[in-house]
Amino acid sequence: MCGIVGAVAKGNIVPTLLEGLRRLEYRGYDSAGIALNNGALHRLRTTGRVAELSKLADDQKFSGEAGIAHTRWATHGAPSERNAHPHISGEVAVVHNGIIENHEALRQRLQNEGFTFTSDTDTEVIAHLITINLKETPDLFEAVCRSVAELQGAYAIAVMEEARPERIVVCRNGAPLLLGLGEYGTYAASDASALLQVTRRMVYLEEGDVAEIHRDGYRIVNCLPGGVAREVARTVQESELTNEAVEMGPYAHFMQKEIFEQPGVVANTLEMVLNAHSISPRLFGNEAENIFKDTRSILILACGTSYHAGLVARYWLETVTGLPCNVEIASEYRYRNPAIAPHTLVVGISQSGETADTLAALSYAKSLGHRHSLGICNVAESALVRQTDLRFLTRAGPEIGVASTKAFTTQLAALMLLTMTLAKLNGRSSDKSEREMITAMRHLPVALQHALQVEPQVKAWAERFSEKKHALFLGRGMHYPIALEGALKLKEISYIHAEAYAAGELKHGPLALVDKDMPVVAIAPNDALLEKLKSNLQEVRARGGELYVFADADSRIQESEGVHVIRLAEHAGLLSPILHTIPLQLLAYHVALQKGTDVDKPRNLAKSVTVE
Ligand code: HGA
Repeated sequence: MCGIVGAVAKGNIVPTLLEGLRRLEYRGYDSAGIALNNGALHRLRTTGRVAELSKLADDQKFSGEAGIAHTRWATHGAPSERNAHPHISGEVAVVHNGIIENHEALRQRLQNEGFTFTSDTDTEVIAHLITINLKETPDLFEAVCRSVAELQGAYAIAVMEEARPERIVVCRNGAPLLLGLGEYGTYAASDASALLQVTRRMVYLEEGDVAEIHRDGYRIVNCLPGGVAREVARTVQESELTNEAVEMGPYAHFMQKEIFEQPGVVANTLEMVLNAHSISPRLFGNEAENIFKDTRSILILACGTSYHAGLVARYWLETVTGLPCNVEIASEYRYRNPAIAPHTLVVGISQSGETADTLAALSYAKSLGHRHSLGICNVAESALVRQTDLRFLTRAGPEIGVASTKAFTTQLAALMLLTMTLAKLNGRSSDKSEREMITAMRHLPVALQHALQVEPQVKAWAERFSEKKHALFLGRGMHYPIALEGALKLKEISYIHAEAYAAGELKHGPLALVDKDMPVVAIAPNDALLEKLKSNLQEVRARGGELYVFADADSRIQESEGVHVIRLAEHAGLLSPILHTIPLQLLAYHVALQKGTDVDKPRNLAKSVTVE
């Protein structure tokens, strides 16, 4: 998502704003801009990188004591200079992160009132609304409060008014924003990493907070829609981060934070389609439509958790698109002599985009004659993104915990978009099914939020697991890879030996291991395989195995002696694997806490596996 930086300080703040943007680059962006207020507004924008914006600022000897800056990741309107932020209306300049859902109605109204729009963004309505409100009240703070009361959606904004260069007004509602209190000025930014260059003293804004910052201080008023506006005090927190690190906020571990970020980051990843009526191949790059139309089969190359995402995608791709799909462990593929199917799209999946085996497997696939590749990755500047013809950037934000969580669920979100796009281009989906899936995706962040609510029950289970030496995970169909991922999480951070099996395989071997000391975790959504799975679970019970079942609300599995059941609130159809991942991550996390392991840095493991 976009990055916002604002500053009112003594001396030239341009280097601070630009360095702040540079530190927010990890979020991904397609254009950047800056505006200064020296009693007159001056603006620079570019579709290039922050380095290019810096060069422009240097060339133009840009200098001032108050300013706002922005990196944009387009949601409404193409990534062009005219759509880049800041947006200016009359005497007002605005930067914005998020989406204004009622922008069409507002735009219509504002046009009727005589405003001319110079961009295609939803953001521009905010600037015009503030201009209108400034006619009613001379106070920018009040004008911003009145304007945001009319906005629907999620946003963080920063606003300057030409006539009052000594202050900036910012607001947070559904997108992150914090203040930094420095020796020479006061700052605002999307995250602390942007401001560590000038201060460690941070004030995290809460939903509905509107703040006014000036060189020597700030004030915050909370104006949650429907609530009474009241001045509030927020704690000043001393950041203990190194400049490179990322904030952990109120969480005990990065992994915990990352688990709980999933509703937000999945929403970010799907942002481009959540407000759309249909899915465009351009999500994957300009050449995607031609390449996808030429695709007859898919080969996914990945390692670890990303490999599990690929395994889920195989079920989706073959069911929905009818295209054959093969998923290979990258470190195996790169050393074997695979048969080549023509017109194959090779998909590399890696959180960091630097996974050595995946990169090598992709190069190998190319050397074997595969013509087209797609990278699914969380890091915009990575080797994977540079190496592939097409790319999709997940919007998980930096993942610090070694055990991958939010990268996995955002990869799944990306792979579902791929599935739908290929289905559409292959004539395998109707407008109706496309609309239904977009609706289901729109609901996904809320469904994830509900899934997180099982945490207290999972925690109670975790106490029993912490004494065990082994655990077995079972799933069927598209939930079999989720069982694999659940077992991987548990072994990575709790060091309990965990194995996952397709439940139908139980009687072909692993049943021999089952006794009262072997907890068996089953993923039991209410799908076509539920009755088959229930028979497999009976086989476990009959051997004295203790069952821990994650079911849906309507899964028709009852608690009984030796059968413990946690129910997710709803059944999500094809998206169900994404929801069922959540309780398994929570289980691993709480078992690790019980065992006192180093959750974020488990022994022997590294984050971005850049060696073979
Ligand atoms: N909707 C605005 C801001 C986009 C954003 O926050 N992206 O992450 C735009 O499209 O300009």
